[in-house]
Amino acid sequence: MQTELGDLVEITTIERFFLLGQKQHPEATGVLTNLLYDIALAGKVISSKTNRAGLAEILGRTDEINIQGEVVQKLDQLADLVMYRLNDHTGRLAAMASEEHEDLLPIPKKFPTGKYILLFDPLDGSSNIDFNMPIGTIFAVYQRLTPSGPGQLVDFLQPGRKLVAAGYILYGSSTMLVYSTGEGVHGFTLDPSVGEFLLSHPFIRIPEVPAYFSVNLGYRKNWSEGVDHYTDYLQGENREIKALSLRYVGSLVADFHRNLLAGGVFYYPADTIDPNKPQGKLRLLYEAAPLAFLAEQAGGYASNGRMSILDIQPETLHQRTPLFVGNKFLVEKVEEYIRRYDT
Ligand code: AFP
Repeated sequence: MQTELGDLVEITTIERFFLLGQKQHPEATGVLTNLLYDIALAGKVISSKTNRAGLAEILGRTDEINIQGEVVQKLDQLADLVMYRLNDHTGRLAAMASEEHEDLLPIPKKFPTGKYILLFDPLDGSSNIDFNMPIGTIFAVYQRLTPSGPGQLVDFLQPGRKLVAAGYILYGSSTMLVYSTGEGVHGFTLDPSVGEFLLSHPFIRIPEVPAYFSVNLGYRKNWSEGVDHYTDYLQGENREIKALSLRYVGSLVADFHRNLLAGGVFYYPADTIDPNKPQGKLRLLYEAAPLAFLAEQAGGYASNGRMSILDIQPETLHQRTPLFVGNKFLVEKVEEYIRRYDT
C-alpha cells in the first residue's frame, strides 16, 4: 500500500508540469500554459481516433488531393479538424495554419483573437496509416507580430529562432507528447487508463554516441555528391566513425523520436526526383523548424545542409527545405561535405 502511494506521489501529470514551468516565470499570464494544454487535449482525441481507426472503419482514402498534391486520408481530415476546433474559440490564438490547407485558418469572427499563432501538421506520415505504423502530429507556436485583430501571413513567416514552443504527439506503441518551450525537451506518455499524459522523459538530451541514421536510401542516386559522400561517412566507409545502423520508418515524427532518444541523424536532402520540389519533400514551417527547435534544445542541431534551419527566414507558408537533424557533430559533418563537394 505504501509503495503504491509512493508511486502515486511520483506521478507528474502534464498539467502539473506545465504549471510548474509557468511558476518559474512570474510575468507569465498562463495563456501559453493553457494553449499547450489544449494541444495535449487535441492529441488525446486524435490518439483515440487513431487507435480505433480500423474498428471505426475510417481507414482509407478520400478522393481529395491536398495542396501538397497528396491524397488526403480520412484520419488526416479528422486530426486537422480536431486541432482547429479545439483551438478556435479559446481567445489564445490570432490565427492558425495547417499543412493541409493552402491559406491561413482564421479564428471565427464570433470568437476573440489572442497573442499567439499556431501551425500544425495534423497527421504526419499519413501514408503509413493503412499499415498500422506510427504517425504523429507536429505543432509550432509563435507570438504574433501584428498588434491585434485577425492574424496575418506576416505573423507566420517567422524564423524558427522565434519559436515560443514546439513539439509533437507520436501515436506509436504508446502515445507520447514531446515539447519544449525553450527550457529543455520533455516527454510525456499517455496513460490510457487515466486518460492523462504523465511525465516519463524529463530533460531529454540526445546521447553523445549516435546509434542510427535514417534516410530513404532508395533515392540515393538522386542526391548531390556531397550528400552521397556523407552517406558513405555514416556507413563508416572512411573509418572516421563506427558505422551507424539504418532505421527508416517514413514517418518523420517516429524517425526523429527514435534518434532523439538513441542518438543519430535523420535526413531528407534536396534531390532531383521532381523538378517542382528541388528542396526535397519536407516543409520548413510545419516539420523542419519545430523539430529543429526540439533538437537544439536537446543538445543537437538541424541544418538545410548550409545553414541552421532555425535561421531560415520563411518566404511562403508551405515552403520546403532539405533537412538534416540529430547529433550536432553529425549534422555539422554534412555541412562540411556539402561545402566541399556541392557548388
Ligand atoms: P506522408 O504524410 O505523405 O506519409 O509523408 C510523410 C513525410 O512527410 C515525413 O513524415 C517522412 O519523413 C517523409 O514524408 C517520408 O517520405 P518518403 O516516403 O519520400 O521517404
